[in-house]
Amino acid sequence: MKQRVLIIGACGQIGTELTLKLRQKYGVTNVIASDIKEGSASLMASGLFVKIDATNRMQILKVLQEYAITQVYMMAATLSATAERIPLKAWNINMTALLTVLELGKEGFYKQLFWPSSIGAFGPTSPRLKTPQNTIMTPSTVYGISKYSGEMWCQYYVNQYGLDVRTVRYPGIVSYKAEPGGGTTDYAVEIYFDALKKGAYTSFLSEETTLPMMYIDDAINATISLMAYPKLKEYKAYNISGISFNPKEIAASIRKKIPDFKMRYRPDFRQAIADSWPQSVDDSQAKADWHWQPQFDLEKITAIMLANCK
Ligand code: AKB
Repeated sequence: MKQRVLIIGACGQIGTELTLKLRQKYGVTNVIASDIKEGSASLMASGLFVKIDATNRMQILKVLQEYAITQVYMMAATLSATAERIPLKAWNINMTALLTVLELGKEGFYKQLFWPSSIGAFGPTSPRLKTPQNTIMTPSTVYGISKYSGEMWCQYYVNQYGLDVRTVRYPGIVSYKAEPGGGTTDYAVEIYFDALKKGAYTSFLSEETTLPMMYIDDAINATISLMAYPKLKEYKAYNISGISFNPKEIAASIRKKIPDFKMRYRPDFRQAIADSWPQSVDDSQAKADWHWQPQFDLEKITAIMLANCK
């Protein structure tokens, strides 16, 4: 099927690389990037960009109509650490952005929506190891509450209105083309930049804080293949697993290439967020339903990051 794609939040860490990949797949003129402000030079040079506030229905509707959009990726969100500083504003942005595109989908202005959830949808009473697809969900952060509620809303629009909505629960994402902003897993990107620039890094998470993580190419591949998968029986916010590591392990992996690399630990408020999240997730349903398979381990990630972080 010929797709005309709108990415809202195209200038963020995942949005940037998703846009570039979708432009390769569907052609530059069929993929419209949008965000509240402009992104990296390579993204801006890669095709059409429209300024959109993700909570503004009229701005989104105008682009949907003007470009006869079929597929929407709603990537705009306030991430976990920032959301704890501005709880009500973050809740408002995350939920208004989602409900606005869900309503527009229900009204028939496009056909298929991707909306990302996160490991943040789990909470301190969820099992922490190999966290199952369906389990106790008790998020203790504003971000997590918005992600879990968002999953419920997506399911409601699928069941009540027949909208085609697809979701994965992203783990922490490691990438170098666009900075992450305001997340608890951001340390796993900062560490590579600081290793090359300063030969040292001070981690805001303690050395044993293990979290599910993933290289960006795996995350983009999961997103695009889930959206392209022909038929799914029901809506699920799919667990997807890449690898799990902690700050001590990532530092050891960097030391194999930069032997003098120094690591210090100064945990801050983000430690409590990380402690409420899984250490690993069970993604057997994603593997069974749409053949998800990750490709990148920690050694591969470190080699790519150290070769590319400038
Ligand atoms: C965050 O740390 O807030 C995000 C996430 C895991 O959803 N990267």
